[in-house]
Amino acid sequence: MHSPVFSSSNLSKGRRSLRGLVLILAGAVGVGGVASAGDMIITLDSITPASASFLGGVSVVLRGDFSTVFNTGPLAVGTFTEVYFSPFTIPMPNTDWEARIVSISDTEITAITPRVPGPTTTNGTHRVYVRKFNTILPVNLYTNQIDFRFTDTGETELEAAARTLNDNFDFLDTDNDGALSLNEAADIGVTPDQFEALDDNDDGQLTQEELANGLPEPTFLERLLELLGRLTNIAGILAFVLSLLQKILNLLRGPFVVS
Ligand SMILES: [Ca+2]
Ligand SMILES: [Ca+2]
Repeated sequence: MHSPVFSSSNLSKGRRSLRGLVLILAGAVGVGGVASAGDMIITLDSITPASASFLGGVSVVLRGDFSTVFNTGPLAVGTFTEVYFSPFTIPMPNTDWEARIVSISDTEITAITPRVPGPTTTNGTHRVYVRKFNTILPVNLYTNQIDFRFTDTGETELEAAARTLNDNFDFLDTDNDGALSLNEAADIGVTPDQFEALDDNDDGQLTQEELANGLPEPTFLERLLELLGRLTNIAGILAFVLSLLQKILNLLRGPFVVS
């Protein structure tokens, strides 16, 4: 099993369109580095978790002060905030994997990790960064970059697709109709072939039942843990009922006030 990987980084330059933008990277998690572009500053304090499956779909929270750059001056017009993963120190066009942003505020960006190519091309660490893209002024800004590792879950592609869709069902069901269309599923990189394979009744919609059918069979250990969980629940309910009975008995036994 891969362990979360964070490592300190050194000085790194942006790409061609970022002439003059130098990223000064923090040496430790939680310290938060500073990237400066002229008088603008982006900070990125933390990212959790540090790993995700190859198929993506893991929720990642970026914390920092994003307000300074993201809501100030002419850049506020016609701009888009994007979260990318990259296998390269210097992000390059067409090799980055865009994550889906779920929510965004001045201090927090939540994004779902994107689908990335298979293990042979994704071993090792990758960088996550935020890009402020502007349609009027062609300016891209990056946060300081922190290492991020994709992990092999050992599932088949189809099982991983079902799990990822299932885990993010509410996020992905953007029209809230209780099913996922191909467009909604494609948001995290599920292919039309995979969609079709999961769509048992061929109606072009994936329900949670259909996704459950596509999930991998639970292992013996998982079954055991689930059983233990249920037993714990039963024990908890029994304890609650007993405590309730005790309270009722106490009430019955309690002092009666006679006026
Ligand atoms: Ca839907
Ligand atoms: Ca269906």
